[in-house]
Amino acid sequence: MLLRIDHVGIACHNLAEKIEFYESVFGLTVVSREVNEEQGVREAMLHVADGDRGASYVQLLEPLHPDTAVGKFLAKRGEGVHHIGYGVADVTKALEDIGAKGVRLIDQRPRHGSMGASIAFLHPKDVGGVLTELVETSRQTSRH
Ligand code: MC0
Repeated sequence: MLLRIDHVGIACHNLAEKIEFYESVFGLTVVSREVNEEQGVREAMLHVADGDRGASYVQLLEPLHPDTAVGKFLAKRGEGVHHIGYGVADVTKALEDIGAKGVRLIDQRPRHGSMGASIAFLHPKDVGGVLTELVETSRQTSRH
C-alpha cells in the first residue's frame, strides 16, 4: 500500500529561517511554496531524492494562526517532526482499507495538499503517536 516516504513534515516558527537552514546546511532546494488556508499552514517543499516510486521531500510548515493544527503542535511540543507523509497509488482506496482495520481517519475523503496532491490524515493516537498522511500525486514519478 505504501509506495515510499513522500515527505517528512516539520513544524517551525519561522519558515524563511528554516528554509535558509536546510538550504545552507543540507544543500536542499525549494521546489514549491504554498499557503494552504484549509490546513492553516504556509509551507515549503524541499526536494531530497528521486526513486523508482517517486520523489521525496522535506516539508517545512509554519502555522498561519496559533489556533491551527501546526500552531497547537508548536505550542505543546515546540519545533520538530510533525507528520510523515507516505505515497499511495489511490488515496480513496487506501482510506477505505485502513479505516476497515479500525484506524481513525481524520479525513474521510481526500483533501487538497501540497503541489496538487490528494491527501488524507490518519489519527496519531491510532498510529503509535505518529500523525500519518497519505499522499496521492498525479504523477507518481515526479512532483516537480
Ligand atoms: C496532535 N497530537 C499529535 C500531533 N498533533 N501527536 C502526534 N503528532 C502530531 N502532529 C496529539 C496531541 O499531543 C494530543 O495528545 C492529541 O493528539 C490531541 O491533540 P490536540 O492538540 O488537542 O489537537 P486536536 O485534537 O484538535 O488535533 C489533533 C489532530 C489535528 C491530529 C486531529 O492536528 C489534525 O487534524 N491534523 C491533521 C491536519 C494537519 O495536521 N494539517 C497541517 C499540515 P494528548 O496525549 O496530549 O491528548 S497540512 C499538510 O501537511 C499539507 C499541506 C500537505 O502535506 O500537503
